[in-house]
Amino acid sequence: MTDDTSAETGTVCPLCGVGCRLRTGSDETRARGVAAPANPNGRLCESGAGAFDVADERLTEPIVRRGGDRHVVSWETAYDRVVEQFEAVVDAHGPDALAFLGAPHCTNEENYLLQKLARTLGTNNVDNRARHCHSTTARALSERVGYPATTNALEDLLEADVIIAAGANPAERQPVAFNSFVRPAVNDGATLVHVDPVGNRTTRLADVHLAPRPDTDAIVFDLLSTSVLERGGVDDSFVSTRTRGFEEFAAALGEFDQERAATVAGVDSERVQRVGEAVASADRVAALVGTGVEGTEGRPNAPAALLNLLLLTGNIGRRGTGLYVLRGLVNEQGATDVGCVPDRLPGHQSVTDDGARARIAAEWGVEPPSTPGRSGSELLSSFGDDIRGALIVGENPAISKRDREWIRQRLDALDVLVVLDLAPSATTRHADVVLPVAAGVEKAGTVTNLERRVQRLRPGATPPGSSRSDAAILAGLGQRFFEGKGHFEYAGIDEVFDELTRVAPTLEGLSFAAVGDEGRQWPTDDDSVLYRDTFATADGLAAFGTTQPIGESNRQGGLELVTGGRTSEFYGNPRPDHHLLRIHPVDANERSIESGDTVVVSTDTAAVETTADLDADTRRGTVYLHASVADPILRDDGSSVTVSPAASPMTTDG
Ligand SMILES: Nc1nc2c(c(=O)[nH]1)N[C@H]1C(S)=C(S)[C@@H](COP(=O)(O)OP(=O)(O)OC[C@H]3O[C@@H](n4cnc5c(=O)[nH]c(N)nc54)[C@H](O)[C@@H]3O)O[C@H]1N2
Ligand SMILES: Nc1nc2c(c(=O)[nH]1)N[C@H]1C(S)=C(S)[C@@H](COP(=O)(O)OP(=O)(O)OC[C@H]3O[C@@H](n4cnc5c(=O)[nH]c(N)nc54)[C@H](O)[C@@H]3O)O[C@H]1N2
Ligand code: SF4
Ligand SMILES: [Mo]
Repeated sequence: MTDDTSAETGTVCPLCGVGCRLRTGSDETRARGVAAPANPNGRLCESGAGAFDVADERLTEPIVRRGGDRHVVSWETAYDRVVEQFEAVVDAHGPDALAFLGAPHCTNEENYLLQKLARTLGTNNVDNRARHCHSTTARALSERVGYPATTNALEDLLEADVIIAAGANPAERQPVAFNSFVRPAVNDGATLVHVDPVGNRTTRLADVHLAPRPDTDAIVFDLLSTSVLERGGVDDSFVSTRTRGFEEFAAALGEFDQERAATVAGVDSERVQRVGEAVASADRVAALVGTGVEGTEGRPNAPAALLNLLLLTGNIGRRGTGLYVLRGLVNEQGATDVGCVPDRLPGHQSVTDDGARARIAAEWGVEPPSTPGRSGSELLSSFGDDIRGALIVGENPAISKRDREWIRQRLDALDVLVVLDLAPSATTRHADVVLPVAAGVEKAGTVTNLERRVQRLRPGATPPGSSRSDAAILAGLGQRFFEGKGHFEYAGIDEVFDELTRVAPTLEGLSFAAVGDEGRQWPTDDDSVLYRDTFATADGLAAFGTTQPIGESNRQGGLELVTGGRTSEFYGNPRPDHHLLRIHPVDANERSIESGDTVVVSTDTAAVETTADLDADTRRGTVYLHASVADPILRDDGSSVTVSPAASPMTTDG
């Protein structure tokens, strides 16, 4: 496929969902920022500046395993092997014995081609890793307002009067967006509320830090809704014309046991009231959510409760308001938008929608199957059982999910595993076919940032050896699977994107050429605000949910472990100070721990050693560890742990 290059307009930083624009600097490995909507000052963060420094070790040639040995082969041989083995799986077990896992690191076109390949082969077993990080928030948004996407443009934050950041650390994790939009808004008088059991760099700019017990954010947001209701802060006209379910919600709030809620969440009532007052009296309130408020199924749902608060106060559908999903990886939004999802076709259309399938069939020449496929985690669990073959593009389940040994066994239980990656990883080691790909800075296409902005990638470096873009590989495989049928014949990446815009209603009217240098937000009506007049629901109204169960204050004695800093391997290693155990001075004192002491953090079954950092912004009863340190001992977020000085054989709590 042809690529376009442009040294002037540059490409998009492939490292995070902010989507800063950058180009090669004078020194080949250092990137220089180019002013664009997400980085209006043309600045980059530290990671972005190193974007051209891709990986120490790269895959350069296709590799195929025969018996126990691995051989470098030609692309033709590698493709033939994939087609042969996948066809054998389909012949023996049917297409639903295949799994396709994409690709928040990959472009819209690549994810589109991946799901097209799955669906033309006859299965909806296609998912993308990006859906895990923010799944609770995405679900609340799709079910209640329409799309699993940020509602507004980043720039709109400049107009907000109150910004609530929950379970997130944008000052460090989306630094350019934070410094370009949140910081100036706060300097201009906006109130920043940080909701997090642990203080972090974002807290430093905050006017109010609410530090609830882990997993109790939903109760805190319900408390805020109650406070707003009591203060007469409900936006009656918005509620009556734009929403449904208010009466039930208000009735539930009336019965909400505020005192018990405050006790269980362990929040300072005075601070909650202060925030309630700010939200009730503000004209514009925006909320930013990160991975910290993502719950487990069956637990209180924080994003759902936050959405109630925004609806109650009419804070959706205008500039300066809305809910921002602080997506992590470069194309988390896009991978889902283009249909790398087991129950959604491109453009968030249901696979059960006959009309949508027919429109796609008209374009593809093949109708997608109508039965929803299985989610990524369900697919992984079925590897070696009824899932016999898998194509994994740009994710690394072997390292980045818990219980590594279990995952290794699953990967090895497959009849055939094909992995597309740019570097050797714990997953490529288990593959029958490894296909080497071009990195983000080496390829063309489009990616969609966390504010729904579709932007162009332009290659700023050459991929090593014979590696090629994921798009070229997926199209190449498609051509072989459907020889002579034309389903995967494209002259260039622009043709893939243009086809996508014809099948995805959210991208209707856009074209590769029209994306231009500034990028374009979807939908393409030139309004950066979603739901200004109507919600993308069946009746056009937004739905209130109910209050969340308060639950019990679930522990006595032990310390609750909170983690953060989850990362893609791709980012490089966290700074050493991130490995410290953050603990409140009083909790530390009770255990005779001083700052800098070596401590042991243990659960019933495992323990790690680390260094204590006394920190008054960490709530009492909670300790914080970077995920890379905590993961080996962590069973569940909010796990109860014991902390003791390393020298001491005795534990003091738990
Ligand atoms: N235990 C544990 N689990 C975690 C996390 C954690 O820290 N600890 N973090 C969580 C989070 S927030 C996330 S986002 C996920 C990340 O999980 P993954 O997305 O699975 O992991 P990554 O390391 O980001 O990237 C996977 C692979 O993509 C490759 N890659 C990069 N660019 C491209 C490309 O253009 N094409 C292709 N084909 N491959 C490419 C990289 O080389 C890497 O091997 O894991 C989640 N799970
Ligand atoms: N520099 C850099 N930037 C990155 C990445 C990177 O690797 N490096 N990775 C990117 C990726 S893949 C992602 S997903 C994003 C993640 O971005 P964030 O979600 O902002 O990442 P964290 O720093 O882990 O912040 C999570 C916060 O949630 C808090 N938390 C934990 N439990 C709870 C709880 O029950 N309630 C509340 N309210 N808070 C809780 C933790 O204390 C922590 O402060 O960052 C992206 N940005
Ligand atoms: S904020 Fe994100 S997109 Fe911007 S330069 Fe940093 S890593 Fe890249
Ligand atoms: Mo992530």
